[in-house]
Amino acid sequence: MPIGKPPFFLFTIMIRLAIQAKGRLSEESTQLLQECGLSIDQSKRKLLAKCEDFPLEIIYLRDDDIPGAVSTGVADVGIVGMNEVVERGYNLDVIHKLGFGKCRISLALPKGEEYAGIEWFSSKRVATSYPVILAKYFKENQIDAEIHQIAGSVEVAPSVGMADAIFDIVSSGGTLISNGLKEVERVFFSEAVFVSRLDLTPEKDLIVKQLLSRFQSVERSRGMKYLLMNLPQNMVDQVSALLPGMRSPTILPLAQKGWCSMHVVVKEREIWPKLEILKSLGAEGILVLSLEKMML
Ligand code: PRT
Ligand code: ZN
Repeated sequence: MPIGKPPFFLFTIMIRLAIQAKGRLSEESTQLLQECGLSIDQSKRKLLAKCEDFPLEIIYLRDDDIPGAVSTGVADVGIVGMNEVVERGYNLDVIHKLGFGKCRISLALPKGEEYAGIEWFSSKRVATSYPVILAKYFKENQIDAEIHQIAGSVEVAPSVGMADAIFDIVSSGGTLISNGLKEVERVFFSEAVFVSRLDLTPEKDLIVKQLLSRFQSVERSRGMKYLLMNLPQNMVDQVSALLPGMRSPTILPLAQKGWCSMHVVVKEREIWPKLEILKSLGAEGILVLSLEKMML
């Protein structure tokens, strides 16, 4: 058989990854898989899709159902908000934080209310879709409040008289403001996480580790640039101290004597502040290139 990508049907063992079908995490989850070089046929999107060149199958679910699906073995791994993992209470292995879908779950009340501290909530009615996280918080703070679980549109509960306050996800804060509410306690901070079931076989565990390593190499390259410049040979030590790179910069001789080319991986935000110093040290022809992946 010629060497190349094995077609997916030749993989005898596969893992199944649950991602959100539609919603705030679905686009970034799909994009992460694409950046990892995993080609998934999106054209005829069904509940299940196979990856062509990696032993991976994708199952598209509602975010609420992902922790349960992973813990019961319907899927082996999943990408889901940490808020859902904690709220659902299943025993899962949280392998890695993915850095997107960041939000917080906060207590908020009508903006006209005077608020002096958490005691305000004693005997109050609080509407939420996250009763487990809220009950734990109130218990820790010895607050005896009434928790009303509602499935959606939590932010309108105070204005229709269903509750005195809410406990809901906040990102920019715009939804609270447009509903006449103010955020008073930030209780839980969340982001998308990569989770797995606890009883993975060693063969599946190996595939999960390979997938995790791809996620990490994509993450490492985010915000990083590949910098190239020509430099007088006698400035190499000073510039290396300024831009140490991963291990150390690569130095290649130029045809012109006394000059070299320096290549180094740097954080993008570090480039502008160091540009003037580089020029003063004699750097010329500075090129900034984008970096796709860092495999280590
Ligand atoms: O259909 P499905 O059940 O899969 O999706 P869903 O509608 O239940 O969830 P979805 O897609 O809204 O959110 C999925 C996950 O994204 C959540 O579980 C969080 O982990 C994460 N996330 C990040 C958010 C937000 N940011 C967010 N801003 N989830 C919800 N919101 C909502 C929030 O409920 C509120 O209505 O956005 C509003 C607040 O946003 P701001 O920017 O106005 O503060
Ligand atoms: Zn949901």
